[in-house]
Amino acid sequence: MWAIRGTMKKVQGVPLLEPIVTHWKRVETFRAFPEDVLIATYPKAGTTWIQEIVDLIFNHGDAEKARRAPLHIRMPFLEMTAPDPTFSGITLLEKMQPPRIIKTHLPIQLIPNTFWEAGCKVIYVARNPKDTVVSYFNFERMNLITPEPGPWPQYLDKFMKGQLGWGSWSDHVKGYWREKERKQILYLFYEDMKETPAKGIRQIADFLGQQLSEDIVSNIVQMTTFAAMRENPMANYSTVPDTIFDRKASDFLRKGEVGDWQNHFSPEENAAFEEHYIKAMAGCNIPFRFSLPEQ
Ligand code: PPS
Repeated sequence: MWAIRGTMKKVQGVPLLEPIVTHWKRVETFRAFPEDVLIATYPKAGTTWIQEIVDLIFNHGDAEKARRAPLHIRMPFLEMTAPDPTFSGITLLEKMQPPRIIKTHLPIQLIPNTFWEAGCKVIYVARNPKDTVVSYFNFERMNLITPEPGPWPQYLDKFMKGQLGWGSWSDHVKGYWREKERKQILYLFYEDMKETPAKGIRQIADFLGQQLSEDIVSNIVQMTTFAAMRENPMANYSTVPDTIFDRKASDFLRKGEVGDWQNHFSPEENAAFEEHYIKAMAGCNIPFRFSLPEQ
């Protein structure tokens, strides 16, 4: 079972929750099938949102089919490997037939080779780092299996140093960005999905080779708004017990906005972050947006 307020260990220098590292062999020896689809993200980039969209696309907008089970059962979390099958992504995946939709937060260098050998499609979602770290901080306040987040200023510092679970944000987003032409990677941005969700849904459907009518696209837009997903027990993680998710600390679907970082960063923190960002992203021009135009 998971220890409450767990600790981190490393795989190839990347900090991961200790049970993941203990069971790492299972990740390394996992077998993918060509029809499998991987949804890869740095934590808090909008994984859950894209998972729900992808499931609805494969089910042609059929809400009932998408409500067949909670998200973490429908689309298991590859590396979240533990002896207890309820929490083991690989145990769940081994019982499923392809095409399986698989969630991962692993940086590209830790993705098991089987996915590349099988030629699997990968949907990568990136979110601007300031909103990402605010979301991650609030998540780790409520998620009792991750280490104590501690106070915000120190947390922000750890994020910049790549010391949080799944490692450096900048290495993560750059790793997939550099490989996207060579491999079958659809690279999406959370901010674009917020601004024009229908466009994003069409892009994902095209990438997956799924034909959808405009009616189905607009139904999927409606079913995957922040408000709709927050109310959907099969998408809002409300089935995870309070002993793991302390909802008094934060909600899993917390705010779902672009630019919420402005309510959390002090001017000094913002200046230090800007300086760090320029260095960390040098030589790799990924068009992140930290706010959206007023709508
Ligand atoms: S996890 O635990 O890493 O898989 O979390 P992840 O799903 O990647 O990220 C959670 C944040 O995504 C927001 N979210 C959404 N935003 C807009 N629309 C929809 N439908 C949506 N669903 C999830 C969620 O609220 C978290 O962001 P914050 O900023 O904390 O609210």
